[in-house]
Amino acid sequence: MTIIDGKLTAQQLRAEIAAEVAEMVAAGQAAPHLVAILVGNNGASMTYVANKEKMCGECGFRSTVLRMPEETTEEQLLAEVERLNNDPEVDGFIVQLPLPKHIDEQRVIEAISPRKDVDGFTPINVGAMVLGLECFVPATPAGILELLKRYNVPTAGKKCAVIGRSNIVGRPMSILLSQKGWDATVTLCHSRTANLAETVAEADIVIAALGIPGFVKANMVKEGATVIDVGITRVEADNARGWKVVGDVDYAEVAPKCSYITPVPGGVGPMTIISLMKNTLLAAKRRK
Ligand code: L34
Repeated sequence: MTIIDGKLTAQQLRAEIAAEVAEMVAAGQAAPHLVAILVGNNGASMTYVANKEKMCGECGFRSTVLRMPEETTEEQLLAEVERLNNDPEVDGFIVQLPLPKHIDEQRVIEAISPRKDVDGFTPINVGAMVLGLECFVPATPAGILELLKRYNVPTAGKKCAVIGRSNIVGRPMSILLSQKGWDATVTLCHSRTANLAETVAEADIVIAALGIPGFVKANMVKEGATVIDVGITRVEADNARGWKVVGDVDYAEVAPKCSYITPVPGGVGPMTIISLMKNTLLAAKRRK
């Protein structure tokens, strides 16, 4: 059993990105600039955005976090998006999700210029991704593919079960893995899937992205499977901060059966962040 170390892999990628940025800057170009809009006080979102801001610094990027209050109206947020769309100093920006309930997430996403949509969430980017065209690939699926590649996990002809059909992880993951170059046979499982346990049990690669702690048990996983855990639920814990992060996979039980498995934390999370950096670097390279 090999533990796929997302933290270490992200550090390696960071060094590659930082070296490229140093070259850009030495050539007289401005460092990539990422802006994150954070609306409200969701604790997890604040942590993720702080991690992104820190990683920007470590890559040599410029970064700005726009903190907006919980009561921000949809119109105010849309105005901020429009301002960033037109700001030549900004290469890419993200609107951290989830947004407060009174704001229509889809409407906000659709207002983002596809050229600056480094999350890859706009319909233009999603369409380009589905067609296999040049696009910004959403950070979490991109990070998972990078892990599979760097650990030489074979995907061609393999059966893959993706659990969860979210727009930001499960759905794009299923599409990407089925494309030429990855060549997996993918089943996208969700809350209405019949015989989910049987489907997962046949899979060579299991990607758990449903948001239910410990959902994937040892008896659901084939001996020798590769298991990628995208879950990041905060649960109460007996430690100084009072909580810990747990994945969708019952790690203690499942790990011994796997050829490869990602831990939580330190697996997919750091790769999500570094993939966002890669997209931002790409956006900066494309600027006129
Ligand atoms: N717009 N919203 C937008 N883009 C995204 O790409 C995200 N996502 C998801 C939530 N909303 C978003 C993230 O950034 C999830 N996500 C994310 C980013 C980083 C980490 C986890 C999720 C992360 O750093 N995980 C650490 C543990 C962090 C902790 O202590 O909570 C890990 O090692 O898994």
